[in-house]
Amino acid sequence: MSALPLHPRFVSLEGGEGAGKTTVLAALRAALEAAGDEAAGSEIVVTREPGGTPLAEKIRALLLHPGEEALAAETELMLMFAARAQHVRATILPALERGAWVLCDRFTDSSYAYQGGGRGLDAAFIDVLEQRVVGLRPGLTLLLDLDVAQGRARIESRDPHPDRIERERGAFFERVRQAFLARAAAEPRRFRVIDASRTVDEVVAEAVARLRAFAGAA
Ligand code: T5A
Repeated sequence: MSALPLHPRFVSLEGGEGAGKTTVLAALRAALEAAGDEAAGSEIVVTREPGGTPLAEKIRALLLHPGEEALAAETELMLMFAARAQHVRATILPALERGAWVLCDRFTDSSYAYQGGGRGLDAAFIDVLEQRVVGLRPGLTLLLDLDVAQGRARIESRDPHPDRIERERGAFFERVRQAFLARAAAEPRRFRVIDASRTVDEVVAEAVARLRAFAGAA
């Protein structure tokens, strides 16, 4: 497969459950706003996956709260990519074409980690979907790496009602974590791995510094 283009204004946050992506995203937006027009341009779009458009948010609800029927791994994968196809075309590409920055809470790396690493689906199949359905990668991916038990403890203290994926076993999330780390090792130009076990302030400070360095170099 040919390499996909890395977009210089497209930034994703990745990591396991409770790694702190949502917390960090707010700080990244503030950092870009503070940088002003010179480095940041005038518009910053913050979005998430699965989701990011009204239709893709409906698919997210199906994925996380499908009801009684067990979701096959392949169904899960295709729904993730159905949501992503819509998100890329309706939100991400139009924003990038306007010159906006796009900050995205999870993107295709999550499919490689959760459906590939976690569920054991063939990475080559995910690669075909990425090539055909997505067609681009972020220029910068910040991977918040955290011990699985620590991440789960954070989630449990925040919300006692886990969604369908949060109810998976520890071994599933260990495979997800290793899959993320393997992707980061394979693509050092795009990924920055951040130790997310530290305090919020420390994690945010490193993430903002990584984004500033990337934006400054763009
Ligand atoms: N998925 C997604 C796939 O399987 N395949 C895919 O292709 C895609 C795109 C999405 C689910 O879908 C799966 C992955 C997910 O299971 P989600 O609700 O978006 O569901 O799940 P998460 O992305 O995991 O979001 P969470 O909100 O659960 O985790 P975050 O955003 O990483 O963490 P955050 O910032 O909300 O923080 C969690 C708690 O920890 C605290 C926060 O205050 C909060 O209470 N916290 C810290 N505490 C101490 N120290 C720190 N450094 C802290 N940082 C945050």
